[in-house]
Amino acid sequence: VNPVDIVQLILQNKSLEPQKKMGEGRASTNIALIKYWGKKDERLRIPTNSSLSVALPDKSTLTKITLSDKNHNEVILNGKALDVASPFANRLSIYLDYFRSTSTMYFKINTEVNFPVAAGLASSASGFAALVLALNDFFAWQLTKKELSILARLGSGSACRSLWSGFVEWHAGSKDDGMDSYAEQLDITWPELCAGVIVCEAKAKKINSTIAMQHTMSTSPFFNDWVSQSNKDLMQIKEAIQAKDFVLMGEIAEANAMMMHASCIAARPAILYWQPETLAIIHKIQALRQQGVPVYLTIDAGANLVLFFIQDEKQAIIKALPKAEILQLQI
Ligand code: 2P0
Repeated sequence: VNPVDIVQLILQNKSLEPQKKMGEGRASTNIALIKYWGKKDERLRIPTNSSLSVALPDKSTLTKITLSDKNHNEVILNGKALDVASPFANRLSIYLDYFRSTSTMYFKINTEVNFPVAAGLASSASGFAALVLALNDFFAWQLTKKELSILARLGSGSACRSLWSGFVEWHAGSKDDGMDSYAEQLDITWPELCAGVIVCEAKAKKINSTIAMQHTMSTSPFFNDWVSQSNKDLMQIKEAIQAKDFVLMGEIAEANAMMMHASCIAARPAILYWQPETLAIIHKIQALRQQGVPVYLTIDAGANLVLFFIQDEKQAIIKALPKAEILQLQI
């Protein structure tokens, strides 16, 4: 089974003729509390473990799609045309090939991202989710969210979680074709839950997630333990979220992120995403907790941190960590 087979399975007899001049889609990025790190199937992007994220509504991608009059796909990122050979344009182009009905049909993708791309804030998640929504609009497929989630997953794993607001769980699934590997929203409201982002490094990371997770899987002696612990963490964090037990949720999320990074550090050679400022902020957050401020952190495949706290602690967080950009979660 390859990605094209899955696309055909999902689209069935749906049209690959554009139904309007321009298709449009917007999706926010997400930050995982239980991380996706490792694949059972590389090409289909089926993960080794289920994961759970929170949408960051302030950080989103808006993508518009039209037909191109060139003989290649065109990608415009934040107003700038990308070289077709650039890694980002190339990755999009490989994905767009799944949806071209004739060999002479090419797309023009105009995408606006309102946060640092490739800096460990999961720009590929909102990027591929927005693209799938734009394709669904352009071709008027009217696919279900589950189907869109599977299509988004084929572009970038974490993108399958970016079609919803709030808490979202991505079921790893057990089928070889990945048709049961998709995300779903958790039915919960939690308006007091707040987040903050601390950007320690806004430039592209040295090693991308796809390669880094592959390397961790194949060389880190901690990898199997990472997978089994993540399965336990997922069960427990869902209970904590349902009970709105903020401290337990924070403890599990922070421990899960630390274990993902520990598995990377133990890879050979090591993958170390943290910068000195990352470490300084980890210590600051530990000190804040000792002073009685409940605040927890997570870190994706990069140097930046995302903090979680409850509304009542907002002033204390702003005072201690003035660099933090406070985000509205709208859960
Ligand atoms: C996550 N990350 O759960 C984890 C935590 C980064 C750290 O999903 O290879 O860019 O495209 O499926 O989705 C980043 O991985 O990887 C990621 P691919 P993706 O958010």
